[in-house]
Amino acid sequence: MVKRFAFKMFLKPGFRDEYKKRHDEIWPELEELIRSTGVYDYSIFLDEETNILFAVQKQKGEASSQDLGTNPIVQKWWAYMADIMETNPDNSPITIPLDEVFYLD
Ligand code: RM4
Repeated sequence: MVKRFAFKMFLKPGFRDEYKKRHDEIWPELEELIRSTGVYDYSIFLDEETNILFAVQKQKGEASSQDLGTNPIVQKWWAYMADIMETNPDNSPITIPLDEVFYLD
């Protein structure tokens, strides 16, 4: 059963262009890992007023993109992104799951 998962992360102010550039150039191995985890239809939107990054994705399995922190590729990507995002001590992006309150298919 496909599950929809949404969450928010936090961008450091002024880094919209850099954030988008890095994601436009996402590492193929990271993209492949995310897809093979069963995550797809994954988008991230920025609210520049609050620097909140709103992410939503579908997942075929139990894992979301945020559950991949034991994988070295994700650890490297999170370390790479840490200079422009609000992170935990282990470089993982601060991630706040959100409740779905409406869905129209
Ligand atoms: C985000 C964050 C997420 C990752 C995506 C690709 O900035 O690092 O954890 O799944 O990039």
